Amino acid sequence: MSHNAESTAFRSALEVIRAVEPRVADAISAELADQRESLKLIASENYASPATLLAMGNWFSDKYAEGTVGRRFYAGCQNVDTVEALAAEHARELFGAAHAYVQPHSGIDANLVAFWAILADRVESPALKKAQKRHVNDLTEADWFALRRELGDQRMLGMSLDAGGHLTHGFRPNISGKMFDQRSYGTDPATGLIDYDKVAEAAREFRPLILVAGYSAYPRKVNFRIMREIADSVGATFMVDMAHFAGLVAGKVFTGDFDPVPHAHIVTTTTHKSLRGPRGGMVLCGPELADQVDRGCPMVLGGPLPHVMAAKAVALAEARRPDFADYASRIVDNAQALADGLLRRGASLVTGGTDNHLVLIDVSGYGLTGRQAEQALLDSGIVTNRNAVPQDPNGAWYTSGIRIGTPALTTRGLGAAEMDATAELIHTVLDRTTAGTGPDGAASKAKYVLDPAVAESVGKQAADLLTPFPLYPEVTLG
Ligand code: DSN
Repeated sequence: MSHNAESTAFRSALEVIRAVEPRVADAISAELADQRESLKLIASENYASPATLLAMGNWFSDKYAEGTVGRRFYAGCQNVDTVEALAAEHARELFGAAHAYVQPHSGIDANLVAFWAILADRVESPALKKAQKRHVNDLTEADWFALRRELGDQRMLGMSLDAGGHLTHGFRPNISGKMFDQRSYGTDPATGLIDYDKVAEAAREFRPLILVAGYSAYPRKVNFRIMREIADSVGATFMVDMAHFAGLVAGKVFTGDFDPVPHAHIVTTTTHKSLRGPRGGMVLCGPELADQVDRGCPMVLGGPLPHVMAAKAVALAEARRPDFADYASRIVDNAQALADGLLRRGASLVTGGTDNHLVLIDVSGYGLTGRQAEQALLDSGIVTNRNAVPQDPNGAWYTSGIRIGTPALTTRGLGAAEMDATAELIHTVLDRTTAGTGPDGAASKAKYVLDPAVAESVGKQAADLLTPFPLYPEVTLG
């Protein structure tokens, strides 16, 4: 039995939890076992370090800390100040940003903070000024109507959902779709790439207050210098949501025109995807927007989570180490090896490949919907998620795509040879799965047929592939 610090820490924590509610301790242990056994290709997930995980499990969780460092609405925040200031300092240094706000609880929250900061900066609104001075609970219905009237018609131009944009960039399922009059730019139907001339044309016609770049399913780099020029040409504020590729920016894989920080007025991110930190969000900006950004709580955020800010400080310190740059470049090497392996076996990929951490397979060539493919892969021990492809005939629920990403498997240490083997497993499953029929015999977009022996064999090969790369090798639960 291992007695290293990590094993001791997690074992002791589980023992303490088990004494109160054993089912929670069991679920935590089971989660580690499940993660260890699955070939995780979800492009937005990763494995945070033991230090990052442990920084969250403590009494910082007990503190309220509304306000900012040195200006709190609660007493006794000196230690929260320490970790928030450290997280912000690491973020500024890592990304070369003038200001970092590390309180957002998620990417959606970070985007909301950014939207309100931009509105407050750009729109003359007495109602907004009043709202900022008061607690939200003290605003009357008339105040909210005034806010809506004064801010209601602002325009946002962002990437369309089926081209890989994110629903927080002005789409209806998210509040941003209700806050803004939104229009999207897509990708070129022939190449699948962003057509910057078309973006410029849409910006000229629509004249948005905010131009948003960033994606959750676009497998290519974005030229942020060109996007900033487009924003400037119409007087828009340029915002980049780098949630998916923040690790590639941190690791200096995306530099120059492809690094959003020098080009955008404001940059948002999550901290748990390719950046490999705790679940959470963050906003980076220049001095002009800093004051408005710092009003995120209580304007749109609940009280900050000091335990998560502590973990952000740890993860950002890790990302400043030289080995993180090596990790980031291996993420892209692996994604390209995976893409090449799939292409060689006849798969169709949106844009024909990748130059970031993700690959989008158009599974219609296999005669499947994304939903059928996702489930068949899951049956075979391969965890992915379905995703729309540009102009998807199957919509956002069934979809025609499977999104796969390499940040997690790269953290485990898998390399190019294992990516080729993974491509073989994915291709085998998709090739051997057929679309099923409903009870009435009609074609189904959800049902599928896969020989259980194939699923079992692929599952075994996936497990074998992972065996030399144990997850959290420093942690033995006993
Ligand atoms: N849910 C994240 C993703 O999977 O891309 C984005 O919000």
